[in-house]
Amino acid sequence: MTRVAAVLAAATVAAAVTAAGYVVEAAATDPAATALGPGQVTVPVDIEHSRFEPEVLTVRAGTLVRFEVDNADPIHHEFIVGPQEVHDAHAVGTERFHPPVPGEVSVGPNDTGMTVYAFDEPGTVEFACHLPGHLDYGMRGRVEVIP
Ligand SMILES: [Cu+2]
Repeated sequence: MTRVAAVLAAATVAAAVTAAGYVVEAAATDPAATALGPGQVTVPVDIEHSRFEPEVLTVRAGTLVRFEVDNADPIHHEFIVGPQEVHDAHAVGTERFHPPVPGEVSVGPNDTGMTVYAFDEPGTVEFACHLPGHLDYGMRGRVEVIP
């Protein structure tokens, strides 16, 4: 490669990075730009090292989300999404496994699970794993529901 070609190639890379950086910044400042829905959408949720990924999700009111939960850890986890009273009940409850109740699914080691939940009203809806110690460790996230 000639010296001129190398300089041009470097300039092209720099321009691409700048463009990508702008997209990321725009998405971070404008939730509506990346909001899902309305209607039915599927959201993959990965669990690794007792953390959810993504931890924050933005949907429009009127979105039915199918959460496909992939547990890469060698231990059990659960994905519980819903209003505060649901989390309060699970925090003191003794349910180890969850049947396919909307918004609640248990996921075994290196296994996958699925649950659906309808986000109808604007606001913040939290999700969490309520197995002992997991929430305190930080195994939680939230869905921001915008109009
Ligand atoms: Cu867990």
